[in-house]
Amino acid sequence: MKGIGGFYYVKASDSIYECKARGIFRKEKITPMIGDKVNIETDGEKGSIIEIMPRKSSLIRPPVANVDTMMLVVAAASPEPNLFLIDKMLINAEINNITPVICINKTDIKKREDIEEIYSKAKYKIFSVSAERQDGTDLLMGYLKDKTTAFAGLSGVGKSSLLSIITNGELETGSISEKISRGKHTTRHVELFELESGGFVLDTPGFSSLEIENIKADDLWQYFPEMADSQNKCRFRGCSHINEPDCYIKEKLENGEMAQSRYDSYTQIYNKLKSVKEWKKK
Ligand SMILES: Nc1nc2c(ncn2[C@@H]2O[C@H](COP(=O)(O)OP(=O)(O)O)[C@@H](O)[C@H]2O)c(=O)[nH]1
Ligand SMILES: [Mg+2]
Ligand SMILES: [Zn+2]
Repeated sequence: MKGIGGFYYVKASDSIYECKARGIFRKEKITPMIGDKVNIETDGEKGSIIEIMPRKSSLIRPPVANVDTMMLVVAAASPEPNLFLIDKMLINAEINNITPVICINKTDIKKREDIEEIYSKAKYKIFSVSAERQDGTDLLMGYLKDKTTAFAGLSGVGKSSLLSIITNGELETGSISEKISRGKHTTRHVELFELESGGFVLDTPGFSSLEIENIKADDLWQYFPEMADSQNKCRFRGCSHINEPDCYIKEKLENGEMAQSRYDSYTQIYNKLKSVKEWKKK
């Protein structure tokens, strides 16, 4: 559930145990992560982690394992959504085997049918909510049931506000002490919060830049759900969907089935991945 100063707090069916990790993990250079499913040995309140189960997913920022869903929170306004960053975060989640979902918050200020349209064409699940008015938050909470969901997004989009509603104010206490101790809205340590309805949520620190790496440029299309049906539909095999004629994706773009902003993100990341590869070869 959380780790503080070399102790790991492990939730079992009956209680939470304060555990140390077995020495063997250090030798093998494995560190238990928040979200890990583990076996422990205990003779009371304390225990030790003796086994870490294989991870379904693992994030680096913040370090957390077995997240099912990334709830990418976007503000309808202030801060203004950055479509390129949204696209990179969606791809990054998919690369990490995490299902991304979009949550447009602050819809009390502004409606964002434009963003809804872009991402519904891309086949993402979208929630439009207002934490301020508690609008749409019930639907959002229903979706979180029995999943482990990381709330991500730029600082100021309303992650903490939403989590406070979702957890009945129990996460709010944490964010107030954060503000006092650090003087800003950053999240101090990673901790899973168990929902009454089942499932876990966690807040993640907002960050404003992200690079897509460790995938091949030619595999990038696989991380764009609206491009996933393109295989063997272009004139050329291995079509990059950029300059080739008779390209199925270019057709989709022309008849409005793929948003221009999504295509622009694709070409920008594609070119970047290609250039990094070329540079590494030298
Ligand atoms: N108008 C409006 N403001 C909101 C909404 N949700 C959050 N805010 C405000 O946006 C600011 C940042 O919210 P916070 O939850 O701290 O964002 P975080 O940095 O993503 O955790 C705060 O001043 C909130 O009161 C909303 O739905 N509507
Ligand atoms: Mg916050
Ligand atoms: Zn093509």
